[in-house]
Amino acid sequence: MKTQVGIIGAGPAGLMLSHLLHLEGIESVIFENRTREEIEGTIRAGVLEQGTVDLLNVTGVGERMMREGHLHHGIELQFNGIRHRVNMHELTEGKSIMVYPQHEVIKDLVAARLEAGAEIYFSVSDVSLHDVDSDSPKIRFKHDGGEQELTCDFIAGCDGFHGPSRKMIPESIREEKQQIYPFGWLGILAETPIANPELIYSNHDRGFALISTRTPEIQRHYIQVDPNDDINNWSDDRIWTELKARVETDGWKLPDGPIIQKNIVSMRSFVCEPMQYGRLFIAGDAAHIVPPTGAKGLNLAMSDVQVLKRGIVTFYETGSQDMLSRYSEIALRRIWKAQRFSWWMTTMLHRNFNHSSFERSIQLSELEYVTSSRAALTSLSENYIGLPLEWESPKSLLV
Ligand code: RFL
Ligand code: PHB
Repeated sequence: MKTQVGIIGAGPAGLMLSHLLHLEGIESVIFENRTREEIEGTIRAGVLEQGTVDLLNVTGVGERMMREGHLHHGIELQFNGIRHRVNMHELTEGKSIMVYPQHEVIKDLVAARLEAGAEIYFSVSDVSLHDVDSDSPKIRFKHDGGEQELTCDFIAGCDGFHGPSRKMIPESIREEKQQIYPFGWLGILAETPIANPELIYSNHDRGFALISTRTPEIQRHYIQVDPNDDINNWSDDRIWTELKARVETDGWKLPDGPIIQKNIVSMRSFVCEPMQYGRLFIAGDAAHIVPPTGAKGLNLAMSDVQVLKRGIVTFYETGSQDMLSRYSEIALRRIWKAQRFSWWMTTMLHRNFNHSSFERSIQLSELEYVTSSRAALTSLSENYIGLPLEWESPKSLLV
């Protein structure tokens, strides 16, 4: 088997890369170890930056998102029992975010890829990478019982945090930088009406809480818990009591209802440098993880693959690998800014029970400052809505 680009992983990064390459007339094959039903049913991210919304629209896969997604012009920050609206639309000169679930983006991309005749191998196993430092790297995999091999010009490792690609970058050149937080998020999907027109991020003495949405009938909320806690300790009643204690105000009550899904995830910040070795390029969660407080993970996956696509297109148009050899450098500039923002939001909004009373007062004072300074609100908004891509940036490396 042969193709131009072999892609491991059918998450947002792998599917969007394949879609972008197809629009440039470049062939790819995707290998995914889960079934189509599993990838289309996994509940993860909810918030799309303005740039991600634009990307889905200009590449022809945004139609359902525009119909079914919820456009939000701002968020609300709550602390000391008081809500503060952040009018991001105004502070960023007309930009907004879209609340549209990641698994719906996945459905739209899979449908578009299959309709265009793409080869996506679902339920593969034993995926391994070979000769990545040669001109013809190979991917071996098992499918329907038999072992097969694909030879390609480039491999894109879009296989998430636990996939095999990152480990192919030799340890002697791979540096992994990370921070683990003493926080976990207990996330629920619940059958209730929409609680609030915009997301609420609440810093409460009992811990952080986030009110989000999915559809008019199903809502997504989170509470900060111990990352080692067991979901079986959390009855539906206990979850609602805790959520209400952390977000309700005198005039605002949280509607409750049946909880149809619940789980606990731990939180980390992680970056692998470089994101390239030979003809292997890693993108999305394979290369970096952000804590979900800034809503950046899926959006970063989308910006990585736009940088990678540029390098691959330049190679096929000119034969030059110059752009490709700068993939890491260019992608990491935006990644580190998103890392900083995600770390800052996480630190500012979670209750750190190891903090002294001095540190707690400093944290509340930071929230007080952020919500009262137009400069600070503008900075928060431009980061949340999404920073420009490298070639849109006033201080671009690509001049
Ligand atoms: P994915 O989505 O993990 O996809 C990787 C794919 O690779 C497959 N795979 C393999 N395939 C073949 N062989 C192997 N050996 C393989 N190993 C793995 C996997 O099955 C999978 O299909 O990575 P990608 O594409 O880089 O996308 C990253 C995003 O999924 C992730 O960053 C976001 O979900 C993070 N995130 C959020 N991001 C946002 O932008 N906005 C949000 O609001 C947001 N909220 C969240 C989040 C993540 C969360 N969790 C569960 C960690 C909220 C939560 C709770
Ligand atoms: C979500 O709706 O799942 C969501 C929203 C905002 C975040 C993280 C997750 O910061």
